[in-house]
Amino acid sequence: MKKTIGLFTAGALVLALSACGGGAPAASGSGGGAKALDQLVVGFAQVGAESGWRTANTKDIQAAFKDANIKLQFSDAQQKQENQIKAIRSYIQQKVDYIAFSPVVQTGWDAVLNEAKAASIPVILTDRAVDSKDTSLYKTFLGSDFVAEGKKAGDWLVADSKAASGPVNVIQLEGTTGSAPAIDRAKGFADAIAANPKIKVVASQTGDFTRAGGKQVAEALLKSHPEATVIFAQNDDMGLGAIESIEAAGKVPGKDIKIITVDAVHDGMQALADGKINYIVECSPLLGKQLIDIVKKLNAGETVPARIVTEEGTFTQEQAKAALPDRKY
Ligand code: GYE
Repeated sequence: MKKTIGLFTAGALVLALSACGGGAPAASGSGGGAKALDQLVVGFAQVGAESGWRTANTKDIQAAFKDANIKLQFSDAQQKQENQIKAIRSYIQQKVDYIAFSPVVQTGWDAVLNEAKAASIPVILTDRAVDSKDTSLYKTFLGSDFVAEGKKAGDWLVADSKAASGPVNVIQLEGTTGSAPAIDRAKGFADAIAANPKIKVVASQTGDFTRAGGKQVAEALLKSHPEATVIFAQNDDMGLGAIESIEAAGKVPGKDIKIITVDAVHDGMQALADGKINYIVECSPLLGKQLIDIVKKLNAGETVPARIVTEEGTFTQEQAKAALPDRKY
């Protein structure tokens, strides 16, 4: 009798552990039944490869899935919503266990997300949000607070401009039009600089989060707005492109034109340490492990918070010099 109980207990333990450690598929539990991790398939629809941030994000996600021994189907939408929708539809057809994606723009997802819901495939938003009113269309949104990032950028400029005698004219290089980070960073920045009436955004245009876009837009806007002394680039890559345009115009980035960016990827941090960028607001691309945690929890039938915010800081030039040797991306 004792032996039977012992075996039963051990069996129950195996079932409980299988949710987080591989092994045989477990019996059905709440939330549709836990599967062994090596039996799970997750479809991930990535935005593209537009920036250093995105490359680091893709690498981190792929590595985390490999470490966790969970199968990942990965697609790159080349910054096009229609490609992302196609990828999500193909994951639904393949009957993957979970769909994760980073929506290139905020709007236009309800139809395809309803299709995933009808197929009972839970959706996890990573990095960027959708503006859907129906929050039952996804389990959680894991990523940064972009409004807070824009605000940190604006707060630095307000502090830096305290001693300015005349106006402080800013050129804003926006990210992808309609994307959550472009909308929210612009809002946070505008809210913060409202504290100082001397600071004004004199021109604002999209550079699509790319280095080439930032370079081209900065070149044109610096010509049409010679009164500008500050560039707020909504990511490092556009700031790095702007540096090229400033130097080509015979001016000194970081001095004649101050530059504030968001991300803190390696090349951005190097330019900050070199004095060509003045301030960087961090946005962490390292979302892989947290995504795996969410998948494991959902697989075990647990609930996850509707919003999981990534913690991040800011860097001055001195802080960049100190942090660079240990940066992972
Ligand atoms: O800041 C930018 C990338 O969505 C947070 O997308 C991400 C942004 C990031 O292209 O570099």
